[in-house]
Amino acid sequence: MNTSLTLTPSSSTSQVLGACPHDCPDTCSMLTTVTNGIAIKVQGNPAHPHTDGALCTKVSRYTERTYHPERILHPLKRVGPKGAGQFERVSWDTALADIATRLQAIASRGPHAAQAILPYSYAGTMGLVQSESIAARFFHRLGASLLDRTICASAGAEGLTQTLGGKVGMRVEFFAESKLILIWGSNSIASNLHFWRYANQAKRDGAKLICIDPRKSETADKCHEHIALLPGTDSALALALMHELITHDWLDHDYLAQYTLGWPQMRERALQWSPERAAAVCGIAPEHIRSLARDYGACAASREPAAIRMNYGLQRVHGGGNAVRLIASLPALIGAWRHRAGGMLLSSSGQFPVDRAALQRPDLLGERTPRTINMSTIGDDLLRPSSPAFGPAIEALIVYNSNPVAVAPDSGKVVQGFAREDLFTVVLEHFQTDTADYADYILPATTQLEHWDVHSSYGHTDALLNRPAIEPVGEAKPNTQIFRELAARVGFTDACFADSDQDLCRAAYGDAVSFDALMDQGFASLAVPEAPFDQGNFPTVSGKCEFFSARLAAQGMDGLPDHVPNHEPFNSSALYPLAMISPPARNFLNSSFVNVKSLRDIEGEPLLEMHASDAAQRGLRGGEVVRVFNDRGVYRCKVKVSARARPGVVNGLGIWWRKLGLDGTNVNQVTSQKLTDLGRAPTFYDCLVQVETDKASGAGPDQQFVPEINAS
Ligand SMILES: Nc1nc2c(c(=O)[nH]1)N[C@H]1C(S)=C(S)[C@@H](COP(=O)(O)OP(=O)(O)OC[C@H]3O[C@@H](n4cnc5c(=O)[nH]c(N)nc54)[C@H](O)[C@@H]3O)O[C@H]1N2
Ligand SMILES: Nc1nc2c(c(=O)[nH]1)N[C@H]1C(S)=C(S)[C@@H](COP(=O)(O)OP(=O)(O)OC[C@H]3O[C@@H](n4cnc5c(=O)[nH]c(N)nc54)[C@H](O)[C@@H]3O)O[C@H]1N2
Ligand SMILES: [Mo]
Repeated sequence: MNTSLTLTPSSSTSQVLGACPHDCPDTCSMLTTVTNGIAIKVQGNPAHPHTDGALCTKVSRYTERTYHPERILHPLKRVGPKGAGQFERVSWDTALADIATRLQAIASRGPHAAQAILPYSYAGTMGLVQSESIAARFFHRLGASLLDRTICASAGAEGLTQTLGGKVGMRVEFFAESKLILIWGSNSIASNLHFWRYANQAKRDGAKLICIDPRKSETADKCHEHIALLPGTDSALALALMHELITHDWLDHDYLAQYTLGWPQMRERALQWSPERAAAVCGIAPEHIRSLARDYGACAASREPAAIRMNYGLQRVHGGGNAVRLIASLPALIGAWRHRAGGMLLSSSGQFPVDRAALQRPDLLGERTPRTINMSTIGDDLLRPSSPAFGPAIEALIVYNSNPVAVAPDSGKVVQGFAREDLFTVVLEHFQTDTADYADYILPATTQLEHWDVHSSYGHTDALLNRPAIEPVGEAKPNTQIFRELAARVGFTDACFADSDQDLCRAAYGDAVSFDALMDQGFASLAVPEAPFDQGNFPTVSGKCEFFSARLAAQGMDGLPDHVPNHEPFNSSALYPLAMISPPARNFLNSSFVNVKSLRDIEGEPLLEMHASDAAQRGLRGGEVVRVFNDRGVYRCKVKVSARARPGVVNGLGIWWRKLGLDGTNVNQVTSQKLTDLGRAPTFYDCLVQVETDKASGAGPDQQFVPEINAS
């Protein structure tokens, strides 16, 4: 491809190679067209096979984000009460000097005093440089509390690691050749579009696609079958599948004998899970399980490749880690790993040789071992006083690449914490998010079009480079630069704070990935075998697929995976008789893009999908405002009577900005801070609620509202 690369604005038009920064498995290669220093268009790079020249709707609107009229263009200092969102413009000098003074005042109280300072960040950008490089060095050098970054994937990651040895799996492109694809806990069309392209290719070539998801998603519409189980019951389904494979002898005995660990015990446990027993737990018919087992087992008999595309949707419940262990075990039963188009994929990120120590420099901690705060319990932790068990109360919070007031569970508590008058909060952002409203200082950060970065992916195995296409907008600075300047202000003179962003891009992979290839074509493919586990070789201690985990057993836990019921199990006669899940909205990326009007217009407004029978029981009509509530709080939104919801389960789509909702709340007002079985992760989809007419709203049903017609 004839692409001219320029780093500085020129009077001509040029195309700059970059990478989509968002938290999505696809990690697309992007081409930005720049005319006279202005980015006029972003598009998918046709030379990158996975991107195939196409971006999703939201990222193709990336210039609307970059040049958004509400973009924060200079540092802001709070002038009103906490949370009121009133700020005045200040200079970088004023802001950085004051922030440095405040942080030093805390850190200088004693050897461990800096632990009262907490960084809070997640995946606003997935870039290895603009996420945890200079920022991590700064907080390590300071001795701040460490953050356990659990909010998305750590239950699944732990489940995978216990079973397969790491975040590894099939190469995504080979799904195109599979004969059976189970799309499990994933709305691929909404959140993994470039995988869907491969699945669709397989479908055209005669593969059968089965979707396992409580919601009849856009992806379920396009699959041959849909199994709408209750949230948090996937482990029961997987155990019964094993039961059927065993009782019909649809097994690859040779693969089990050579390449797995703990099969006799696993077999015994699975035999306790008849389809009838599991079906009662899952809220589905036993025949669904038998039919699924027949399809999966048929691939064992015919030696045709069966593949599972799991996504993180199914691990946001109490038993999320065990569910992932069980599902990741399935391919070994039928020897699916023998084929390059068989096996499973949840995340490929473990395949990337990222040198995190070089980027983050944990050695800067020296002898200090600060405490770790779990980001998923920030609601409780901000409200905790100093104590011997907890350590010092959190006094200062530096937020970057995240919007916790909108995305963290149990947001009533989160808001209470952020509203503390004695908490000093700094937020690095593009926009005045719900979190930024509570800041003492908002610092303007650059977007992906304005900075360097280097990326890994959790949905394919290509590393990507992002070059800046334009100069920073307004007074925005890259996160790295903000932390470099803050380091200088607090007097850190270590040489590592002088590393440039380009140095950091090189350091991320060292010699393990060709930097020349990244510079030339924007991506570099890792050398990953086509069928990595056809002869075992799992990155576990035993080198085998471990049904039984000696490490978990040594921690006093069950060495074998099992069904772990939800913290809040569904029960139609309970006080809160509906299970609420809150999966991603197609046109938002978590809470990002909610403020881009063209995308918000497509999503419309915050909605709760409900099955007609549940609506009828409550006398609810489509379009009316309802109260969604439990002991944690009340969330008001409109109800949509929809065949996408199964009886007993309501779907609150997307993480809306609270301030764009009906009364300044979103779905997380009712989610809980309880954690998963493995990985200390949140349980967003393990949440019981009741729903009733909102008498106070006075507004009757919206007659204009057209309930959705089921597509197939
Ligand atoms: N457009 C868009 N894309 C995104 C995101 C976004 O917000 N918008 N988010 C990104 C992020 S942060 C991530 S982590 C990734 C992956 O993010 P995921 O959250 O895994 O996203 P989905 O693939 O949409 O999968 C969620 C699916 O799981 C289903 N589900 C919920 N509970 C259960 C359950 O108990 N069992 C089963 N089997 N299914 C369940 C939901 O109904 C939904 O269809 O996607 C990324 N991609
Ligand atoms: N109810 C419910 N809650 C959920 C989920 C759910 O499914 N249901 N999903 C959970 C999951 S999977 C995840 S991953 C989390 C996501 O939680 P977050 O990682 O907090 O994701 P976002 O909401 O997208 O917020 C990212 C913020 O980073 C900012 N940002 C982007 N790039 C940069 C940059 O270069 N510099 C700086 N300083 N800022 C930047 C964006 O403007 C945005 O406001 O939410 C979780 N919360
Ligand atoms: Mo996520």
